[in-house]
Amino acid sequence: MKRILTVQDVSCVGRCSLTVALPIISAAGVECGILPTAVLSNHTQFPKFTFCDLTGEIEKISETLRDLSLDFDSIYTGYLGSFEQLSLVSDLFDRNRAEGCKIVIDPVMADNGVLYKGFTPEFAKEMAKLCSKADLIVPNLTEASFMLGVPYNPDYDEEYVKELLRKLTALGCPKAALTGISFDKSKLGVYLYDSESDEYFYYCNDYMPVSYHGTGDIFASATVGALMAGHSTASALKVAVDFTLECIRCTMADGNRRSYGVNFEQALPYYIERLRRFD
Ligand code: PXL
Repeated sequence: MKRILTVQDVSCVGRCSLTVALPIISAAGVECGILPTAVLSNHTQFPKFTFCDLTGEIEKISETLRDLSLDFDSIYTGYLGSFEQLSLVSDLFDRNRAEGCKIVIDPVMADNGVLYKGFTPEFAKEMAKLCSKADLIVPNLTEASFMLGVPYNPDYDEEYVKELLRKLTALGCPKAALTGISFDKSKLGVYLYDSESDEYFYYCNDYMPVSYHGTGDIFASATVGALMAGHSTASALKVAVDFTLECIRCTMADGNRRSYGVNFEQALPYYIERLRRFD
């Protein structure tokens, strides 16, 4: 059985970060170790939240896991809240990365052209440095633009996306996947570039005219779960696109929706079934 470590916050309510990564990766049949970086009452898009910083625990936990020879097939990072956390996670990659361990970074910090509360362009540049240690990064267009220091351009064409992907892999990670990419109003998907084979891959599914928080975390977690379940990167990204869409469909169909996150719980049986298809 594969074992991964995911490093991100616990937002007690709101279906994001660890509260989605743990169940999704577990559903893929993969042991999901967690390293919580902070405990929040809810994520920072709400008008109010509490925040208990666990930065001081990161090094101690990482050293102890290494001393106990607890190794991981993948380390997956999501929302990281400070420069200090970026530096500690960089050390953790060096300390806890065993032979063959795949590092996946979702550089969570922005969407729709704007940085989330508390983030700065300087932070994005530092996140870009961390990405040099990854095997795969999964930014959206906004995060990619901030990391590369280029203007956010929502009116992109395919050549522009390919150029951004080449610049992203030039940060030092062999594979980059841009999420939320659409060339046709009715479709939405992911564009991958593998700099080692110099190959591009695009996959899309139906676009839903809704916007729910937390779908990026769902997508990244589903990708990691599928990779660890034996899918190639392209195939894992397809699983993640299809599963995220299914989560959105379940949410849209819920007459008793309670205003945060997507109903990924109802889509977990679909995910488990979809993981059986390797194409
Ligand atoms: O879904 C990304 C995310 C994760 N964790 C926290 C957040 C956000 C997005 O705003 O605030 C604490």
